[in-house]
Amino acid sequence: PEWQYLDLMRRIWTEGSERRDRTGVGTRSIFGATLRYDLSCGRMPLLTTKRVYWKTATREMLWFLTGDTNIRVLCQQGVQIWTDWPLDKYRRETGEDISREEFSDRIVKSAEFAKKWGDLGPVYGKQWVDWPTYEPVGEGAYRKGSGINQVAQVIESLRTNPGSRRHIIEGWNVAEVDQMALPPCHKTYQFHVADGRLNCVLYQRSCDVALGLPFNLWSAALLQRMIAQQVDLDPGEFVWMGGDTHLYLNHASLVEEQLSREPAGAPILEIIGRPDTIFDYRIENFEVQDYAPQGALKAPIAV
Ligand code: THF
Repeated sequence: PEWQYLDLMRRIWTEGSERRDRTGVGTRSIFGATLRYDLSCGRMPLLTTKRVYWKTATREMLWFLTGDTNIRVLCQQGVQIWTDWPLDKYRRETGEDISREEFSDRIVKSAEFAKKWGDLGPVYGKQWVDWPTYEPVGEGAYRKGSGINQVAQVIESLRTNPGSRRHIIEGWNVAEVDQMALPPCHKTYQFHVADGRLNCVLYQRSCDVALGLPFNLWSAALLQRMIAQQVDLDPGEFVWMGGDTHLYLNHASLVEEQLSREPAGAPILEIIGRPDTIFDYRIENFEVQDYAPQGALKAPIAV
């Protein structure tokens, strides 16, 4: 299965169209791609051709499920994958030449600083568990209604109406994308029950294949595994679909090194225990076995 990822990487690198992008770094890109993984027997789309920090990605997923959109809780756990966006804004607005370490320290030390500078706007967590609603109060006026917890609703609909074709978690809130530090990349999750198994399709509008996709594959399959456990189904197939699927031009050495490596092994995710709800999982509930990856590959993230 990992060959699918490597083939995609090779195809983009050799055949992709060169495009200028929002970040100014430049990419090679193809539009429209699909990857399929069978998650039975605990198998996960966890790359072995480089070390993937699956615990970091797992902490991010648990953070999404709390509805939090401030990076403080991530920084407290040493997770820096979202720090660059608030940092970039801070530098632009204050002109202060602060390092990422110093910025992250300040976020951790001061709740007030974190409140002012650490929020990403209404990103994934907010839309997933507290999608805003508005109630008409007459005369064309509206007041804020109670938020919709899409994750809880999907769990409920999977239990009570498994044949539904509407098991969807949507991150793309058209009315709020312009308030987000970054509009959602992995924007739509659809779940599907067939033959006693839970399948998932993820549609991702934009994908950084070298740095982001290894995390995105792990995280989506993790969510699928957690939901399957909660609704008492076996995990089935995970299907990833990408829109603008790209490699940044400054990722050349990572790409060349990774394409020279061969996949080895089939890592397994074991979920320890069975938390009461989808919102009660902790990092201690996850254990990966048979993971002996090749060395980590560093590359700069485009902000
Ligand atoms: N923006 C860009 N340009 N690429 C992305 O992958 C991306 N994301 C999220 C939002 N915007 C994005 C952020 N997720 C890393 C991994 C995932 C990220 C951001 C950064 C990263 O740097 N990974 C390194 C180091 C990991 C670590 O030190 O813990 C790696 O080697 O994997 C994708 O949704």
